[in-house]
Amino acid sequence: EPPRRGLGHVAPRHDVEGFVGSFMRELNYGQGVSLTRSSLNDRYLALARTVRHHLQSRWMAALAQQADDQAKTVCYLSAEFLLGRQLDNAILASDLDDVVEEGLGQLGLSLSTLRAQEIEPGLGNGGLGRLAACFIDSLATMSVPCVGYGIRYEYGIFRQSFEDGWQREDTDPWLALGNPWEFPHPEHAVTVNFGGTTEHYEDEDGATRTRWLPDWDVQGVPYNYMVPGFRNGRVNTLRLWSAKATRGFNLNSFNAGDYVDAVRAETFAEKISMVLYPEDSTPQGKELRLQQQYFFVACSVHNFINQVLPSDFDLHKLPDRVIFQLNDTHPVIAVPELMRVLVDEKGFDWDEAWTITQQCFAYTCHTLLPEALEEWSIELMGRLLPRHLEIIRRIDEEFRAEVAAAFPGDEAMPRRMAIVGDHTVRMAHLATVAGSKVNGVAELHSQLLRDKVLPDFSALWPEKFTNVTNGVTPRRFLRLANRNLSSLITEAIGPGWVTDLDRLRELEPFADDPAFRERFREVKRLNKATLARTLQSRNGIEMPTTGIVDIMVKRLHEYKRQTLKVLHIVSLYEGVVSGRLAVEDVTPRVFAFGAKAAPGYAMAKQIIGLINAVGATVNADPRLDGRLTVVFPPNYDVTLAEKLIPAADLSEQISLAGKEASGTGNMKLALNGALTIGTDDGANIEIRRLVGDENFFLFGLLEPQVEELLAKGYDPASYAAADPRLTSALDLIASGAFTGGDASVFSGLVDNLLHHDRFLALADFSAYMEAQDRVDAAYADPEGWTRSAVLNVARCGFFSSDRAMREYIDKIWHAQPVVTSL
Ligand code: 26Y
Repeated sequence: EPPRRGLGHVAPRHDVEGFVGSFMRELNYGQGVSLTRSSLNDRYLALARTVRHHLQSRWMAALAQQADDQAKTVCYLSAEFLLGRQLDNAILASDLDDVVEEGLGQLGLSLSTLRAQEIEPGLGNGGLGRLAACFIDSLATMSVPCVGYGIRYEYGIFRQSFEDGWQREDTDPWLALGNPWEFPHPEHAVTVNFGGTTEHYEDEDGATRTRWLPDWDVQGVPYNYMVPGFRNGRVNTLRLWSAKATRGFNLNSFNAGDYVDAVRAETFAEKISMVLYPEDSTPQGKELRLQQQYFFVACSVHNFINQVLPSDFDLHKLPDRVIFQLNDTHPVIAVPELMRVLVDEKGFDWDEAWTITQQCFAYTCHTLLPEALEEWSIELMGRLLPRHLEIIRRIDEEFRAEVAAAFPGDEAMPRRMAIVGDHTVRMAHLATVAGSKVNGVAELHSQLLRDKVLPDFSALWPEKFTNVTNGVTPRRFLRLANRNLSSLITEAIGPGWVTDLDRLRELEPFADDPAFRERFREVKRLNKATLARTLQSRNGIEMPTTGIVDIMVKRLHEYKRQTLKVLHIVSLYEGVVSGRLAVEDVTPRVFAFGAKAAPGYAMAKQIIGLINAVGATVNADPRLDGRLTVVFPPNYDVTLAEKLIPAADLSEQISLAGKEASGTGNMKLALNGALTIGTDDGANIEIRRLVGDENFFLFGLLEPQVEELLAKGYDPASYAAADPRLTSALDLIASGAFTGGDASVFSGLVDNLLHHDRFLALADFSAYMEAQDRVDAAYADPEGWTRSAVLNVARCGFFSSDRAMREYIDKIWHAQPVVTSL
């Protein structure tokens, strides 16, 4: 390929010789070491930089073009982006697989050793953060202009380890060995204000206006990440903000003579982007978290308006050029921020600014748990963001007047719907009032959002509410994570599925082809062997590679019901030990768990302790003849997910109906040929509809039945009494059988199940056991099982995040793809 100097940059050579030269230059002159003296980390960094050149040249072209064309940009505002490792995705996107493999081979280096050196950016908790990463991947692949905006946390999600089976958290210093994937731009730092007061003044035209007199500030330094499309020449940007003390801030203290104070000020400012909050369902109302939210949102709005848009841009036309998508309520403070910018800084009338603002935002809700809806105390909001509180109050007043007019005589209505409550600001209400659209993340979730979470709002504005069922990127979660299956699929139907996942449908006839099925089983065997090797080298865990690989990977939460899974295992164990079950009749299974608990969530940590205690006992008991094995590798993350998911036979999606907004692990597992055992919840419902009842193990109460049972009064102990297997399992745990005879360790957990059981695990136990019997029966017929597994793959194309992005574009954003000239 000739150099393209006309674009102001030189494209790197896309061949082995060019790669080797570039790699050696990076090693020698970037890292400053010879090949012989280089460390593994030197080599990884040199490789990463060599690969990134190929994306950078596309990136520059994309950025140059973005400035020229008038396309609408999707600004995806998210406090979390759970990216996973970058190297393989960059190699795949730039079609360098063969070149890299061959080039490294010539140097006597191995790609697999080098890729293991990368520490993944864990800048998210779970589903919501990973969804954001999938979405920006899809938008780049579809050539839709998008900037992802978030926070460059110095420490991502904590590293989990187990001490005697109990979770321990350590910090995640993911930046310690250098990060070749980011580009800091301190020259584009943005100042963000906090605190102080507001005052009114008269402008030149005699109009009364307001200004904010803040009393402290920090700087946001942008770090840009490349988001490459799949071999389409498009590279979008993810812009993560890092907090730095402002120079003025330091100088004032320094001049006052207090050097130590000045340094303290610096750490105070820089604390803002220091650490990701590890809670994913119960907001703590912590001041630092509100600081984080305003910090990244203020930087992002400023960056888009003043640095991305042309300087002469007429902001009346803002809705033609941008949509700010709110990933849950975490960035909702962007709404009063845009109002403040338009009214206080750009001189717009209130009404005019509000009309524009409403068109520029849309809101995605990811929860159904009432305790997960964010509210901020009015006192805190007023102290930290006094001008924003004023703006929110005015939005609220006008909104309540609108409600009163729409529902005359109903006085309770405006009070229930208010944005500002007695003591708190309700962020979900603010997002719903401000957003042009509000969406849930799976059909059932969107329906419950309308009917249960925000019923008054959906009565007022029925057309505002919509659904977009989540999706996952087929590049990372099928093409990269499961190369064996990818090759088999491509051999059968060609490579087009990678960017057009509906084409997996063409696999359907292969489900009836015995030779194909045998090859499919061979893929699973290989993936299980790879997983076993990974667990051995990562944690010294011994994993059998025969039998059902039964996987439950997700955050630890009572509503997700890891306890139900444990009760199944304990019941099988108890059955064998008591003689109720003949060991020969137990289908061999490996139960694999991956789960982090929020550090302050005591019950979740108890459940982790229980899984490990049960695992230790079951794995060591010779009476089971090695038929049941529990593996719980610590620190489940995207990298481990990419190993676990391709090896799975069975996917556990067993949340209480009506609680899991969507789930996305369920999609990844089905797409990789696991059969689902699941409740009628979240996206499980859509998976089952698509793959067919006969290829899905459904069990448990339906959402309306849950409501009914709770309404008439739920007594978990009566369910325990009604099923002797459940009685025995609970008794065995309570007896101390898994804790060396100490009955006290899990007594709280068992009591909670027997007397509270908020998420109805006991009510669903019998149905779950019966469904697991169906699983065993199905697995006894390998041909039938494989047929179902192939059909799961063939029928899950719908769950591509490309499809999800198309729906957001059509229903919510009205954005257009842009053709990048290659
Ligand atoms: C406010 C704070 C404590 C908070 C922080 C993180 C609250 C929630 C979260 C994260 C929530 C989350 O990950 N939700 C999940 O989003 C997925 C993507 O839509 C869904 O598939 C999944 O069902 C939902 O639990």
